[in-house]
Amino acid sequence: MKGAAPSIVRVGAGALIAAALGALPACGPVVVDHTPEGNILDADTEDLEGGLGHWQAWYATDLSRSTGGARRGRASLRIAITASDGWGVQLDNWPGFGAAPGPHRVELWARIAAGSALDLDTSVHWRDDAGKDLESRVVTARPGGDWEKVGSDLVAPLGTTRVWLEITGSEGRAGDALEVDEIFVL
Ligand SMILES: [Ca+2]
Repeated sequence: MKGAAPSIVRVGAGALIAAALGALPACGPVVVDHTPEGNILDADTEDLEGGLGHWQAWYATDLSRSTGGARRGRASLRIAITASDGWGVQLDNWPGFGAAPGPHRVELWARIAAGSALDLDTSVHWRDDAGKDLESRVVTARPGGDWEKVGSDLVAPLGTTRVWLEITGSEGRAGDALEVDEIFVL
């Protein structure tokens, strides 16, 4: 019996190591779910899986759902730029989603789907029910061809009851396209 225990321990450790090594290739975002909970945005506006959600073209853009290599799930928001001198998309539910004063976090993932790296500004507007802007902040990024996380901690001022998002850029031309997915206001 004295000699048996170490042997069992060794076998157990070896099995654990083997299991860990075997699990490594699949141990990315597929297995470990880091999706934040408590999104103020609705499901489709967040993940584009069932439709465009509340996203709409604003200027110099065509919007569609891309099902080629979404950041998560099957679909992402494809922003096709149709003209030079700037582009924009925004929500269609003015004055926005219900939101409370205090600390929040804004996150999204973005990549360039056609063309080269472009500037991407996410404007976060904290509003009251009348649609008055109480404060706005711009979260800037410059995504390339790989999915890149954009995020910032923000504080909604007193009186905030709504949050509104705009995504804009000053670069690009017809034929360029970006994709956005996993959009959160927490
Ligand atoms: Ca998605």
